Amino acid sequence: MWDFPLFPSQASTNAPRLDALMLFEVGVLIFFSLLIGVLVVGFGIRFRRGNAVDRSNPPTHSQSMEVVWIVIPMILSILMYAWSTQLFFDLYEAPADAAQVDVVGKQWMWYLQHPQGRSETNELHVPLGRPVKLNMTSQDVIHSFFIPAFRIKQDVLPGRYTSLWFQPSKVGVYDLFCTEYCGTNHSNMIGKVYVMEPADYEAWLSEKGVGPSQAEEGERLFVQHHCAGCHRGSQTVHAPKLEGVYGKPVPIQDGKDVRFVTADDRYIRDSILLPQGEVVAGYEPIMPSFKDQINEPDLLKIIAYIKSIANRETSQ
Ligand code: HEC
Ligand SMILES: [Cu+2]
Repeated sequence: MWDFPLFPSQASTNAPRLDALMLFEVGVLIFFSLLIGVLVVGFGIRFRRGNAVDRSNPPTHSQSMEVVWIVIPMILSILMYAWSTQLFFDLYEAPADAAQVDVVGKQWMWYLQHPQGRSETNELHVPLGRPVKLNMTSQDVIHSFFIPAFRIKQDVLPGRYTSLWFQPSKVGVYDLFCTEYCGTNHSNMIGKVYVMEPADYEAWLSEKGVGPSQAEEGERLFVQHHCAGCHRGSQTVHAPKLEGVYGKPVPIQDGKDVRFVTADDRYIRDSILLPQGEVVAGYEPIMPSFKDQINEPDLLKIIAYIKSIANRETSQ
């Protein structure tokens, strides 16, 4: 059979919505290009030199035509603006119940970490019908994460977390690309996304035995890097307890003032790598920087641990 796919398959809930907008915009484009093109050629032929047509009384302007060419394009562009803005928000605001998968790009591979503990490279396994949020960063240069079948793409930057989300709608295997030129082997920075039935996904997660979860791994690192020595109530060092910190506003000393910053992934990460940047009010800036000592996947594990104790009571 003749098989010439113009579009990758639509495998996420937002893919058909994005395609509909794209087709509408292309339709508008083709319609007006044809309309103008046909009129230009048509008038060119009709009013060409030597053709016997009535050239007396050329109209200087037509109010009704002006109204038409102002009002119709205005309605169309407002429609496209509203439609695409709505879609943009839906594409970039993950639902609150989305499962988070952490992603680290590095020359030239993708490392993906599931909260349940299993990690993978250049392969992403996800369950059908459940929203998944990707929390992404890079260990070296700028990469870009692209799954054409889901119609999502986002740059992955060193020193920052960016995110993407999708809800797979069709079981199958789909392509995953790095779509930002990132060095010699950029073209090899590719992988596969496996959308599985939820039961198969559960089985896949525990295939290699139920290991420690990402947060449990994070706790191990928290002890290993001596964070616990200061942060779990030390006799000699005055450091804040980290239970209940994640997601809350934290008072930061800013000269003589105090400002509040939400303790999100970015804040925790910067607290570990650039501790002098934001010092919690009431504490001395004695925390050492862990820059170049903890790699990106481990940072994400420590953040997952701090997140996992977000609802735990502090004893101070
Ligand atoms: C020498 C003691 C010490 C060590 C070791 C240490 N910290 Fe800290 N940490 C502090 C102090 C003191 C503060 C508060 C002052 C500031 O913000 O720098 C702090 C602040 C923080 C904050 C912000 C807390 C808040 O309430 O907003 C986080 C998060 C944090 N540390 C994580 C870590 C992690 C993770 C490690 C290990 C990789 C670590 N710390 C190692 C002393 C330490
Ligand atoms: Cu890349």
